[in-house]
Amino acid sequence: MKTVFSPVQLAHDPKHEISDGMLKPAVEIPSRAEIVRARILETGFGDVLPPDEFGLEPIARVHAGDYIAFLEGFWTRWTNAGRSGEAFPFVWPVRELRTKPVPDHIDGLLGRYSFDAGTPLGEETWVAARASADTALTAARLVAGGDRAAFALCRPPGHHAHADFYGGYCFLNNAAIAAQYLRDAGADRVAVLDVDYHHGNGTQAIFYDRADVLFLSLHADPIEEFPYFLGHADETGEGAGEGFNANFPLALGTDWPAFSRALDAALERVAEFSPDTLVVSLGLDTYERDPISKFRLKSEEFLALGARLEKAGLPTVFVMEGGYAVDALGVNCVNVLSGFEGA
Ligand code: SP5
Ligand code: ZN
Repeated sequence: MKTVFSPVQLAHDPKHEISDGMLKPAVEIPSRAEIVRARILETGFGDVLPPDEFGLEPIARVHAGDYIAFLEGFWTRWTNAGRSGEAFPFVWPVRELRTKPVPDHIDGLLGRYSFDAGTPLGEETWVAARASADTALTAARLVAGGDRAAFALCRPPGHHAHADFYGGYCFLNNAAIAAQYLRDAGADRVAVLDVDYHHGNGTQAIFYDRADVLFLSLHADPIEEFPYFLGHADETGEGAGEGFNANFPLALGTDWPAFSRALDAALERVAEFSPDTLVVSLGLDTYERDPISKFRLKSEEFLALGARLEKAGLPTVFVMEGGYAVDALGVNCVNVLSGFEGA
């Protein structure tokens, strides 16, 4: 299978994040992508191609115009306000507070277009996020053109980003943009299966009222893990989308036997839906030594994950999401992909 990767994605190079009541070293860093790329090359897994440029149109099929304009204009507004370095929001329009009118001040805008304070936004974020979306789109185009599978080596990741707000290290929802692109390229039904440790709140919300895109997520129970406010089992879709959303919240400490039982249940739902294409939001933060997560998957078990995904028998677009044990990330990620290819 081909890998798509752009070095422009490395330009988003955050230094800090707000976590545990402190300014801590950022964990969603450029070396994550570099180590995966190095592992692909050193194992001879397959060709690594640069993405094509798709422009803003396929991004605007998923994200709101005012949100795209905010991301694009952020650095100018930030520096015009006399600020430098990376930005963090600190005030949000929750509950009785209003989202309209949109504030003029950059601190108000940051709150309006985000949902957490843990996601550094910097000078190069927009250019990197766009390259990340192009990476996912190029992999989707390969699969739409007949490749059995393709791997989008995306960063920054995407699955926490909603139509009009960022968070969870995510700015543009790469998997959602890829799924929408596949629909627009002729697929009648697309399933998005999210195996990142965290719930894919953004992807769920984007497709929540739609029957043409089935969203399924296996993740740490939000009652005790980020993103806390979405990802429960009773979220099954709304309106036309009722029955086309499925969450599998799992206990902290979940190991491969329990994870793979939930995976089987999710893939049963995928089979019933009978999609034309599968998009996998591939987080590797389910790994036992991930520094911010609490599942217990071992490196070899990622081979089994890939093999199980192959058994779905579908054209498959892999989109990289989280995974913060950088030293092991190349092995774990390529294990999923080679488990798929070897199955
Ligand atoms: C794409 C993705 O995986 N995003 C994850 C965002 C998680 N952000 C919250 C991190 C909180 C970390 N707390 C760690 C406690 C260990 N000291
Ligand atoms: Zn994650």
